[in-house]
Amino acid sequence: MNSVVVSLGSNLNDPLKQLAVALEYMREEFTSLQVSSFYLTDPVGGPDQPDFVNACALFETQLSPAQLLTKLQQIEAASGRTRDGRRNEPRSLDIDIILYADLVLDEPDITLPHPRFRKRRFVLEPLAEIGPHLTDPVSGKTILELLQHCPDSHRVERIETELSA
Ligand code: PH2
Ligand code: MG
Ligand code: MG
Repeated sequence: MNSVVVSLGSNLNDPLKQLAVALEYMREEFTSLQVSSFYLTDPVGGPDQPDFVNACALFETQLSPAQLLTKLQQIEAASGRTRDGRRNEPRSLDIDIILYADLVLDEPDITLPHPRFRKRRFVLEPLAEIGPHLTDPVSGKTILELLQHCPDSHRVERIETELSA
């Protein structure tokens, strides 16, 4: 089994519901699923767009990174996500692999760990709730250490909701 961390985000078509539905699928597909609180976050990069709801999940899987990516893209597609090819466009659901065991990989379709997660408070804050002592295999730093040194000052605000499991 491999421990995996993913980041979930949505800023279209009822974001809280999008995350709740995605997590239901994930609970069926993966074992030992742990989920952070949901957070309301300022959009980072891209065009002027609605605020996001973000969360992180930690689970175990036998799938390879490529198989996992396909599975996560199926869940994104089920949310009605369409891609017009622009980077950082608003989306009904985005699920990014942040960490896959202690794998370091740089391939056209998949870079592990996620190349930008160390600079994103909307990933580190939720992840610090469920995996504060996980380590980044590249820098050797823990999630808590990365969060303490994260220069990103965009808003990341915990939401009180019963939808986060
Ligand atoms: N995702 C992006 C770009 N910017 N900003 C926030 N707050 N949350 C996201 O999930 C997000 C983003 C690209 O996937
Ligand atoms: Mg993303
Ligand atoms: Mg993505």
